[in-house]
Amino acid sequence: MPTKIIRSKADLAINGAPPAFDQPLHVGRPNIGDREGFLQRVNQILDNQWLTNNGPMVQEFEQRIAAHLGVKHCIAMCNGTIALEIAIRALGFEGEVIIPSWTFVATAHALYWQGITPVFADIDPATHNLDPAAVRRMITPRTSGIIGVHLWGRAAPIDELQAIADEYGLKLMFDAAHAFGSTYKGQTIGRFGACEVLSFHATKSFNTFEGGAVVTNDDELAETMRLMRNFGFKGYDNVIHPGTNGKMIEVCAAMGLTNLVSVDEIFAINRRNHAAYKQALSGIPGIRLLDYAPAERNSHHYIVIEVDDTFPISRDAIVAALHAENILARKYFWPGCHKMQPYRDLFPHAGLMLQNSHDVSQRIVVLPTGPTLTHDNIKWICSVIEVLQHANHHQPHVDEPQTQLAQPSGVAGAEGLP
Ligand code: T4K
Repeated sequence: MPTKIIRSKADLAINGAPPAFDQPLHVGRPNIGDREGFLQRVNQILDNQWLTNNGPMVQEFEQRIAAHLGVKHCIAMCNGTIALEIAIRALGFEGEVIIPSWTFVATAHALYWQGITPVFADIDPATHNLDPAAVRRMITPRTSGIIGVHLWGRAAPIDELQAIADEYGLKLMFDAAHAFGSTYKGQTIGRFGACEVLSFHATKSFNTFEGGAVVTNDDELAETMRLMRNFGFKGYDNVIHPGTNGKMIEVCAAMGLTNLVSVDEIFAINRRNHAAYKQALSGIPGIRLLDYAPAERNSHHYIVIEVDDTFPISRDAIVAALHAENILARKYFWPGCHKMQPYRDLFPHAGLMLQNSHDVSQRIVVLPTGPTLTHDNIKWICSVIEVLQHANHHQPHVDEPQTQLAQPSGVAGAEGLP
């Protein structure tokens, strides 16, 4: 519960008042299903004395996920990044691969780590997903493929990207780390492109502590990735393929099997939270809540707002004010992969083609959600933003955060203030 009432700027922690929450409100708080059910499964694992290496829990988990998504194969992995790396290698990507810069850096690193050059294409500012016209502009003779990202759980423009891939003879796969349970034109994500990669990281809508998977309808690709996930072993002592260790462990599969039971309930709570944010933010000029198409399924796991130039203080000042209240809002995925290393040094001029990605990266704030967040908390978070809206450039009280206030690490204190 908030510890104070906010009526004016003087009540804000950034102006010296105590913080609203004595415990931090996190973006990415893990969703945890039936604790007893999970612990029972853990006991079963200990009784089985089978902890990893394609154990019974992992096999059941793979079957359940494949059935849930309506795909033939689910190859469970230790995390989404290794799943991306294995999928990229199994597909035979080489040379250059086109991806958005506006994504978590793992999409780019999974390529670069394997000696492949990520080439960043711009996004559609309305959806934050790849703009097909921008993808076309980045194709060169060295391009071997495209990785679309379903950012915030909203499907990338799959048909358009597939058409480009077909026209140029490129391979297409998707980073579906945000899109577990989402749909595209009514069909569940998981079946598109050559394969799709899921993340079940703790901070994702559906988690296995750490974890990931590649899902595909391609039998041959699935078989190759199964080999690659386990050092290339086919039975005892028989290595028939180069490989790595990408295996999911039993306890992660147990968490996944447990959480799968609650996933619809959690998504419904997130949907209601999103609606509560929408209502509470609707009257605040300069703030736009990213909406999701009502006809498509989405976990509503990401509450993304954009702050436009008409808002009297900067995005960074809003984030600093929220952090001071113990609301740990994030600037995902600022500043964009092309401004992170090694890409910033490798492609110092990449930004010339990435105006929309840049603009979005300057505007974005991601707010907390999930089953532990009450609607009162949501109203309260929005009331901080509303009070900030009444700030103006002539009122240094808000515009110049008190220097004696400790800034939580990673918060851009006053750097963005006018
Ligand atoms: N592709 C995309 C598009 C992705 O978004 C990701 C991962 C991947 C690929 C790669 O998948 P994985 O290899 O991760 O499976 C987090 C996650 O670590 C990362 O999985 C995720 N995307 C990314 C969007 O977010 P950070 O650096 O923000 O994590 P961190 O430690 O700051 O945690 C986020 C917030 O969650 C914090 O406020 C604290 C809270 N938290 C976190 C953990 C781990 C908790 O309350 N409890 C916890 O257990 O990257």
